[in-house]
Amino acid sequence: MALLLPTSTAGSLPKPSWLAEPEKLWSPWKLEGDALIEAKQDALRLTLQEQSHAGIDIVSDGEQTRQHFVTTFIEHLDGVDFENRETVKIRDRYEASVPSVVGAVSRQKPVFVEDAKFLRQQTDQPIKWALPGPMTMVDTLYDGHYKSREKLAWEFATILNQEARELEAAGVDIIQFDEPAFNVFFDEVNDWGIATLERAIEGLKCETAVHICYGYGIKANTDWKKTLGSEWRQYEEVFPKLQQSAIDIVSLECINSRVPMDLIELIRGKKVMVGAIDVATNTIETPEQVAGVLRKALKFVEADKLYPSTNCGMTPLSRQVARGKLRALSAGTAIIRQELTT
Ligand code: MET
Repeated sequence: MALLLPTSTAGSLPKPSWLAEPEKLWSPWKLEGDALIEAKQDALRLTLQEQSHAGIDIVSDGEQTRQHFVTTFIEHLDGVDFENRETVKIRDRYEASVPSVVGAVSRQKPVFVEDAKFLRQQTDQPIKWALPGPMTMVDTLYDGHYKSREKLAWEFATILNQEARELEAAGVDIIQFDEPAFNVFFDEVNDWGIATLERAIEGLKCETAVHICYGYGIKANTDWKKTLGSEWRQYEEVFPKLQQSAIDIVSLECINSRVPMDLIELIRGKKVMVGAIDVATNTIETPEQVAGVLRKALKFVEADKLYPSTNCGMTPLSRQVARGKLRALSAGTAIIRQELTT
Protein backbone atom coordinates (compact mmCIF):
# COMPACT_ATOMS: atom_id res chain seq x y z
CA MET A 1 0.00 0.00 0.00
CA ALA A 2 1.21 3.50 -0.80
CA LEU A 3 2.28 5.53 2.21
CA LEU A 4 -0.58 7.43 3.76
CA LEU A 5 -0.23 11.22 4.13
CA PRO A 6 3.16 11.72 2.45
CA THR A 7 4.80 14.89 3.77
CA SER A 8 6.53 17.54 1.68
CA THR A 9 7.34 21.27 1.70
CA ALA A 10 6.38 24.13 -0.61
CA GLY A 11 9.93 23.82 -1.93
CA SER A 12 12.45 26.30 -0.59
CA LEU A 13 14.50 25.83 2.57
CA PRO A 14 17.09 28.15 4.16
CA LYS A 15 20.50 28.33 2.51
CA PRO A 16 23.70 27.81 4.53
CA SER A 17 25.41 31.10 5.47
CA TRP A 18 28.50 30.22 3.42
CA LEU A 19 26.35 30.12 0.28
CA ALA A 20 24.17 33.22 0.69
CA GLU A 21 23.27 35.66 3.41
CA PRO A 22 20.65 33.90 5.55
CA GLU A 23 17.06 34.91 6.35
CA LYS A 24 16.72 37.06 3.27
CA LEU A 25 14.85 36.90 -0.04
CA TRP A 26 16.97 37.59 -3.15
CA SER A 27 20.07 37.07 -1.03
CA PRO A 28 23.25 37.52 -3.12
CA TRP A 29 25.62 34.56 -3.54
CA LYS A 30 28.80 34.59 -1.49
CA LEU A 31 30.88 32.77 -4.13
CA GLU A 32 31.28 32.84 -7.87
CA GLY A 33 32.25 30.71 -10.84
CA ASP A 34 33.07 27.03 -10.28
CA ALA A 35 33.21 27.50 -6.51
CA LEU A 36 29.60 28.67 -6.59
CA ILE A 37 28.48 25.69 -8.66
CA GLU A 38 30.13 23.31 -6.22
CA ALA A 39 28.77 25.14 -3.20
CA LYS A 40 25.21 24.98 -4.56
CA GLN A 41 25.54 21.23 -5.01
CA ASP A 42 26.89 20.83 -1.48
CA ALA A 43 23.99 22.88 -0.15
CA LEU A 44 21.56 20.73 -2.10
CA ARG A 45 23.05 17.60 -0.52
CA LEU A 46 22.70 19.13 2.94
CA THR A 47 19.13 20.26 2.48
CA LEU A 48 18.23 16.81 1.21
CA GLN A 49 19.80 15.20 4.25
CA GLU A 50 17.93 17.53 6.58
CA GLN A 51 14.64 16.64 4.94
CA SER A 52 15.31 12.90 5.13
CA HIS A 53 16.44 13.10 8.76
CA ALA A 54 13.30 15.02 9.61
CA GLY A 55 11.23 12.26 8.02
CA ILE A 56 9.95 14.24 5.00
CA ASP A 57 8.64 11.78 2.40
CA ILE A 58 8.60 13.77 -0.83
CA VAL A 59 11.85 15.72 -0.92
CA SER A 60 12.99 18.77 -2.90
CA ASP A 61 16.20 20.58 -3.74
CA GLY A 62 15.30 23.19 -1.12
CA GLU A 63 15.68 25.63 -4.05
CA GLN A 64 19.38 25.93 -3.15
CA THR A 65 20.48 26.71 -6.70
CA ARG A 66 18.13 29.67 -7.23
CA GLN A 67 18.12 33.12 -5.71
CA HIS A 68 14.36 33.51 -6.03
CA PHE A 69 11.52 31.19 -7.05
CA VAL A 70 10.49 33.36 -10.01
CA THR A 71 13.24 35.73 -11.12
CA THR A 72 15.98 33.07 -11.37
CA PHE A 73 13.97 31.15 -13.96
CA ILE A 74 13.19 34.33 -15.93
CA GLU A 75 16.84 35.41 -15.90
CA HIS A 76 17.85 32.25 -17.76
CA LEU A 77 15.66 33.09 -20.75
CA ASP A 78 16.51 34.95 -23.94
CA GLY A 79 14.69 38.24 -24.48
CA VAL A 80 15.31 39.20 -20.85
CA ASP A 81 17.64 41.87 -19.48
CA PHE A 82 18.41 41.01 -15.88
CA GLU A 83 21.23 43.47 -15.35
CA ASN A 84 19.13 46.59 -15.85
CA ARG A 85 16.50 45.74 -13.30
CA GLU A 86 13.31 47.71 -12.86
CA THR A 87 11.37 48.30 -9.70
CA VAL A 88 7.73 47.30 -10.04
CA LYS A 89 4.86 46.59 -7.69
CA ILE A 90 4.28 42.85 -7.52
CA ARG A 91 1.14 40.95 -6.36
CA ASP A 92 -0.50 44.41 -6.27
CA ARG A 93 1.29 44.73 -2.94
CA TYR A 94 5.01 45.46 -2.70
CA GLU A 95 7.91 46.89 -4.69
CA ALA A 96 10.55 44.52 -5.99
CA SER A 97 13.56 44.85 -8.27
CA VAL A 98 12.87 42.55 -11.20
CA PRO A 99 14.25 41.61 -14.65
CA SER A 100 12.89 43.27 -17.84
CA VAL A 101 11.51 41.60 -20.91
CA VAL A 102 13.12 43.43 -23.83
CA GLY A 103 12.37 41.11 -26.76
CA ALA A 104 10.76 37.79 -27.74
CA VAL A 105 11.28 35.32 -24.89
CA SER A 106 12.70 31.83 -25.47
CA ARG A 107 14.56 29.09 -23.66
CA GLN A 108 17.86 28.39 -25.41
CA LYS A 109 18.93 25.84 -22.83
CA PRO A 110 17.46 24.02 -19.83
CA VAL A 111 17.31 26.03 -16.61
CA PHE A 112 17.10 23.50 -13.75
CA VAL A 113 17.42 20.15 -15.51
CA GLU A 114 21.04 19.50 -14.47
CA ASP A 115 20.17 20.35 -10.85
CA ALA A 116 17.22 17.97 -10.97
CA LYS A 117 19.43 15.18 -12.34
CA PHE A 118 21.84 15.83 -9.50
CA LEU A 119 19.04 15.61 -6.92
CA ARG A 120 17.75 12.42 -8.58
CA GLN A 121 21.21 10.83 -8.20
CA GLN A 122 21.26 11.60 -4.49
CA THR A 123 18.02 9.96 -3.38
CA ASP A 124 15.53 7.19 -4.07
CA GLN A 125 12.72 9.10 -2.35
CA PRO A 126 10.05 10.72 -4.52
CA ILE A 127 11.17 14.19 -5.61
CA LYS A 128 9.14 17.31 -6.27
CA TRP A 129 10.47 20.19 -8.37
CA ALA A 130 9.03 23.71 -8.25
CA LEU A 131 8.78 26.05 -11.22
CA PRO A 132 7.09 29.44 -11.30
CA GLY A 133 3.65 29.46 -12.93
CA PRO A 134 3.01 31.61 -16.04
CA MET A 135 0.84 34.20 -14.27
CA THR A 136 3.21 34.68 -11.33
CA MET A 137 6.06 35.06 -13.84
CA VAL A 138 4.37 37.93 -15.68
CA ASP A 139 3.63 39.51 -12.31
CA THR A 140 7.32 39.43 -11.30
CA LEU A 141 8.95 41.34 -14.16
CA TYR A 142 8.87 44.53 -16.16
CA ASP A 143 7.48 43.97 -19.66
CA GLY A 144 8.82 46.46 -22.17
CA HIS A 145 8.05 44.27 -25.19
CA TYR A 146 4.76 42.34 -25.26
CA LYS A 147 2.71 44.93 -23.35
CA SER A 148 0.16 42.21 -22.63
CA ARG A 149 0.19 40.03 -19.54
CA GLU A 150 -1.85 37.36 -21.25
CA LYS A 151 0.29 37.18 -24.39
CA LEU A 152 3.46 36.90 -22.35
CA ALA A 153 1.90 34.26 -20.08
CA TRP A 154 1.19 32.05 -23.13
CA GLU A 155 4.84 32.43 -24.22
CA PHE A 156 6.02 31.43 -20.74
CA ALA A 157 3.61 28.47 -20.71
CA THR A 158 5.29 27.07 -23.83
CA ILE A 159 8.73 27.57 -22.30
CA LEU A 160 7.67 26.02 -18.97
CA ASN A 161 6.32 23.02 -20.83
CA GLN A 162 9.71 22.47 -22.49
CA GLU A 163 11.44 22.65 -19.12
CA ALA A 164 8.83 20.44 -17.41
CA ARG A 165 9.14 17.68 -20.02
CA GLU A 166 12.89 17.57 -19.44
CA LEU A 167 12.45 17.57 -15.65
CA GLU A 168 10.09 14.63 -16.03
CA ALA A 169 12.66 12.82 -18.16
CA ALA A 170 15.26 13.52 -15.45
CA GLY A 171 13.11 11.51 -13.02
CA VAL A 172 11.13 14.20 -11.19
CA ASP A 173 7.96 12.66 -9.71
CA ILE A 174 5.93 15.82 -9.10
CA ILE A 175 6.31 19.13 -10.93
CA GLN A 176 4.83 22.03 -8.98
CA PHE A 177 3.96 25.43 -10.43
CA ASP A 178 4.00 28.30 -7.95
CA GLU A 179 1.07 30.64 -8.50
CA PRO A 180 0.68 32.97 -5.50
CA ALA A 181 -0.66 35.49 -8.06
CA PHE A 182 -3.78 33.28 -8.28
CA ASN A 183 -4.77 34.68 -4.89
CA VAL A 184 -4.80 38.25 -6.19
CA PHE A 185 -5.92 38.59 -9.82
CA PHE A 186 -9.08 36.50 -9.93
CA ASP A 187 -10.45 37.69 -13.27
CA GLU A 188 -7.15 36.98 -14.98
CA VAL A 189 -6.93 33.56 -13.33
CA ASN A 190 -10.30 32.60 -14.75
CA ASP A 191 -9.70 34.25 -18.13
CA TRP A 192 -6.27 32.84 -18.92
CA GLY A 193 -4.32 31.93 -15.72
CA ILE A 194 -5.58 28.36 -15.44
CA ALA A 195 -5.56 27.91 -19.23
CA THR A 196 -1.88 28.90 -19.46
CA LEU A 197 -1.08 26.61 -16.54
CA GLU A 198 -2.72 23.74 -18.40
CA ARG A 199 -0.59 24.59 -21.43
CA ALA A 200 2.50 24.33 -19.19
CA ILE A 201 1.58 20.76 -18.12
CA GLU A 202 0.52 19.54 -21.56
CA GLY A 203 1.68 15.99 -22.31
CA LEU A 204 3.25 15.37 -18.90
CA LYS A 205 2.86 11.92 -17.38
CA CYS A 206 4.32 12.76 -13.98
CA GLU A 207 2.12 14.32 -11.31
CA THR A 208 1.52 18.05 -11.44
CA ALA A 209 0.76 20.52 -8.66
CA VAL A 210 -0.13 24.18 -8.29
CA HIS A 211 0.91 26.05 -5.15
CA ILE A 212 -1.32 28.96 -4.16
CA CYS A 213 -0.48 30.77 -0.94
CA TYR A 214 -0.56 34.19 0.73
CA GLY A 215 3.18 34.62 0.26
CA TYR A 216 6.39 34.28 2.24
CA GLY A 217 6.44 35.34 5.87
CA ILE A 218 7.78 38.81 5.03
CA LYS A 219 6.37 42.08 6.39
CA ALA A 220 4.66 43.14 3.12
CA ASN A 221 2.62 39.95 3.26
CA THR A 222 1.86 39.87 6.97
CA ASP A 223 0.69 43.50 6.71
CA TRP A 224 -1.52 42.60 3.75
CA LYS A 225 -3.04 39.68 5.62
CA LYS A 226 -4.15 42.08 8.35
CA THR A 227 -6.35 43.84 5.78
CA LEU A 228 -8.10 40.70 4.56
CA GLY A 229 -10.79 40.55 7.22
CA SER A 230 -12.02 37.71 9.37
CA GLU A 231 -12.52 35.17 6.59
CA TRP A 232 -10.12 34.75 3.69
CA ARG A 233 -12.24 33.54 0.78
CA GLN A 234 -9.76 34.16 -2.08
CA TYR A 235 -9.58 30.46 -2.94
CA GLU A 236 -13.30 30.44 -3.60
CA GLU A 237 -12.75 32.61 -6.69
CA VAL A 238 -10.43 30.17 -8.43
CA PHE A 239 -11.29 26.72 -7.08
CA PRO A 240 -14.31 25.97 -9.31
CA LYS A 241 -12.24 26.36 -12.48
CA LEU A 242 -9.23 24.66 -10.91
CA GLN A 243 -11.40 21.67 -10.00
CA GLN A 244 -12.21 21.29 -13.70
CA SER A 245 -8.54 21.57 -14.74
CA ALA A 246 -6.03 18.83 -15.47
CA ILE A 247 -3.82 19.70 -12.46
CA ASP A 248 -3.47 16.73 -10.06
CA ILE A 249 -2.55 18.44 -6.79
CA VAL A 250 -3.45 21.80 -5.22
CA SER A 251 -1.08 23.14 -2.53
CA LEU A 252 -2.66 25.51 0.00
CA GLU A 253 -1.98 27.78 2.97
CA CYS A 254 -4.01 26.59 5.95
CA ILE A 255 -2.50 26.76 9.45
CA ASN A 256 -2.90 30.13 11.21
CA SER A 257 -4.67 31.53 8.15
CA ARG A 258 -8.28 32.63 8.10
CA VAL A 259 -9.08 30.41 5.14
CA PRO A 260 -12.30 28.51 5.90
CA MET A 261 -11.33 24.85 5.58
CA ASP A 262 -14.64 23.93 3.92
CA LEU A 263 -13.54 25.78 0.75
CA ILE A 264 -11.50 22.64 0.04
CA GLU A 265 -14.82 21.01 -0.82
CA LEU A 266 -14.74 23.05 -4.06
CA ILE A 267 -11.74 21.07 -5.35
CA ARG A 268 -13.17 17.66 -4.46
CA GLY A 269 -11.32 14.98 -6.41
CA LYS A 270 -7.96 16.77 -6.40
CA LYS A 271 -5.10 15.78 -4.15
CA VAL A 272 -4.50 18.56 -1.63
CA MET A 273 -1.23 19.65 -0.07
CA VAL A 274 -2.43 21.12 3.19
CA GLY A 275 -0.20 23.80 4.73
CA ALA A 276 0.19 22.66 8.33
CA ILE A 277 3.34 24.69 9.04
CA ASP A 278 3.27 28.49 9.34
CA VAL A 279 6.24 30.10 7.58
CA ALA A 280 5.52 33.58 9.00
CA THR A 281 6.53 32.77 12.58
CA ASN A 282 9.62 31.44 14.31
CA THR A 283 7.51 29.43 16.74
CA ILE A 284 7.82 25.73 16.08
CA GLU A 285 4.40 24.09 15.84
CA THR A 286 3.64 21.30 18.27
CA PRO A 287 2.84 17.94 16.68
CA GLU A 288 -0.70 18.31 18.06
CA GLN A 289 -1.17 21.67 16.28
CA VAL A 290 -0.13 20.09 12.99
CA ALA A 291 -2.40 17.11 13.66
CA GLY A 292 -5.29 19.49 14.41
CA VAL A 293 -5.05 21.10 10.97
CA LEU A 294 -4.85 17.73 9.22
CA ARG A 295 -7.81 16.39 11.18
CA LYS A 296 -9.93 19.36 10.04
CA ALA A 297 -8.78 18.96 6.43
CA LEU A 298 -9.77 15.29 6.49
CA LYS A 299 -13.40 16.39 6.62
CA PHE A 300 -13.01 17.71 3.08
CA VAL A 301 -10.25 15.56 1.51
CA GLU A 302 -10.08 11.77 1.31
CA ALA A 303 -7.20 10.44 3.39
CA ASP A 304 -5.47 9.02 0.32
CA LYS A 305 -5.49 12.49 -1.27
CA LEU A 306 -4.13 14.47 1.69
CA TYR A 307 -0.50 15.60 1.56
CA PRO A 308 0.70 17.42 4.70
CA SER A 309 2.93 20.34 3.75
CA THR A 310 4.04 23.88 4.63
CA ASN A 311 2.08 27.09 3.97
CA CYS A 312 4.83 28.46 1.73
CA GLY A 313 8.60 28.35 1.27
CA MET A 314 10.94 28.49 4.26
CA THR A 315 13.83 30.27 2.55
CA PRO A 316 13.55 33.43 4.72
CA LEU A 317 13.69 31.47 8.00
CA SER A 318 16.74 30.42 10.02
CA ARG A 319 18.02 26.89 9.44
CA GLN A 320 17.32 25.97 13.04
CA VAL A 321 13.69 27.08 12.88
CA ALA A 322 13.15 25.37 9.52
CA ARG A 323 14.61 22.15 10.90
CA GLY A 324 12.26 22.25 13.88
CA LYS A 325 9.29 22.90 11.63
CA LEU A 326 10.15 19.96 9.36
CA ARG A 327 10.26 17.69 12.38
CA ALA A 328 6.95 19.05 13.67
CA LEU A 329 5.37 18.31 10.29
CA SER A 330 6.49 14.68 10.47
CA ALA A 331 5.51 14.25 14.10
CA GLY A 332 2.04 15.75 13.59
CA THR A 333 1.48 13.61 10.51
CA ALA A 334 2.49 10.50 12.46
CA ILE A 335 -0.32 11.20 14.96
CA ILE A 336 -2.93 11.23 12.20
CA ARG A 337 -1.50 8.19 10.43
CA GLN A 338 -1.85 6.34 13.71
CA GLU A 339 -5.45 7.51 14.10
CA LEU A 340 -6.31 6.41 10.57
CA THR A 341 -4.83 2.97 10.86
CA THR A 342 -6.03 1.89 14.30
N1 MET B 1 8.37 27.12 -4.26
C1 MET B 1 8.38 28.41 -3.61
C2 MET B 1 9.05 28.26 -2.26
O1 MET B 1 8.88 27.24 -1.65
C3 MET B 1 7.00 28.95 -3.45
C4 MET B 1 6.94 30.40 -3.14
S1 MET B 1 5.33 31.06 -3.27
C5 MET B 1 5.53 32.65 -2.62
O2 MET B 1 9.73 29.13 -1.80
